[in-house]
Amino acid sequence: NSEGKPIRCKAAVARRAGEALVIEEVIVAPPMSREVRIRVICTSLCHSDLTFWNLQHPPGIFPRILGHEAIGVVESVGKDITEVTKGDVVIPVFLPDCGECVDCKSTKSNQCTNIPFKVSPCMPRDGTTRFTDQNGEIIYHFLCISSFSEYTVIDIANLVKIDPEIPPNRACLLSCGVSTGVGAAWRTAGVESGSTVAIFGLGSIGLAVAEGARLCGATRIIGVDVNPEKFKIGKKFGVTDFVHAGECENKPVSQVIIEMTGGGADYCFECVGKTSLVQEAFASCRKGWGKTIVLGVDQPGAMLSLSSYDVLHQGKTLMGSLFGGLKPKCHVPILLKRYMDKELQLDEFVTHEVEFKDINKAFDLLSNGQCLRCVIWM
Ligand code: CXF
Ligand code: ZN
Repeated sequence: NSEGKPIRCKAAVARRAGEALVIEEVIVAPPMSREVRIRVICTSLCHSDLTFWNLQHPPGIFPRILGHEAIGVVESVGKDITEVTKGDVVIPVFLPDCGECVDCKSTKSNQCTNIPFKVSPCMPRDGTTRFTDQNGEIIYHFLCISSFSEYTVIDIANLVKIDPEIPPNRACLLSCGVSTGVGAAWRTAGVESGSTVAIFGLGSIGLAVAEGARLCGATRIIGVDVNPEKFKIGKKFGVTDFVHAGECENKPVSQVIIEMTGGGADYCFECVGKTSLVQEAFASCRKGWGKTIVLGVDQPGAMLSLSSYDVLHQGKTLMGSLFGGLKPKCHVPILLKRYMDKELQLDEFVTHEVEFKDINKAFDLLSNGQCLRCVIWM
């Protein structure tokens, strides 16, 4: 019985920016108050893992255990934990949901005030770490999850208890990327049936937006991508039209979309992480009621420039969204049920699966744009 004791296990440690992860033995401390130690069942690679892995130090932080899209089983719990017990199956979510503050109690927000979201390298409440290496040196956390380890310690605000019936290599997708995309259409935008949607970037997030828009009854879903191959996979998630960015006979993409839709899309989603594309998406949405939702994550410090004419006088809305506007503890189980009821598609997102020892293959695949989701089995 490991309860209350440190656990020695394998973790894939990011030691330097952009360099292959090193699988090494680490020591995972027992959970403190309001913390839970979990055994990771499987994890998948999200683009944000690559973004932070590639950040030179500073602002990059090393050594660090990356990974935040996962599913696990509770190994032991710290003081003051009643929500889960040993053996429960849980999905970690990078966005805290304390359940007690004004925001967590409101249906209008998913931005917790008690534990404000930060890309902190430490545990959210006491700012220390639970990982050390063989030499006793600290290893930093990532997004409060650090799932590229056989065991990890997570704050209860970052865990959702789920129905264990769902296959783990599907459930883990609801931990970040797919939830973010589906949620952005469903919760942030509030896509209505009959709507026209334009999605900039058909990676996993963009395809998840398409899936969410399809479930909300959108009738026209326009995919925009530099790679025309993406239309094929897009069709499986309800993409009805395709715009090949960069091949529009010198017309800006926004003009093509305005012409296709007779005035602009009702909802536009930026899913790449380029501020220039946010401008293009914003220009593509309809005056009067068009909404543009930004999901992509650009480099830290990237600035957005929009003309005041466009912003103030056309009645359009520009919205940001974290975790697709979803409240983790309430909405993740709903999405999970919709998968079990065969409404929400998750299977098509999993293009690759590898063993933990081959985690660097997953990094290669996603870096080269060769996969949607690569599931890593621990
Ligand atoms: C992202 C959201 C924006 C900040 C960095 C992390 N989340 C997950 O991939
Ligand atoms: Zn993510």
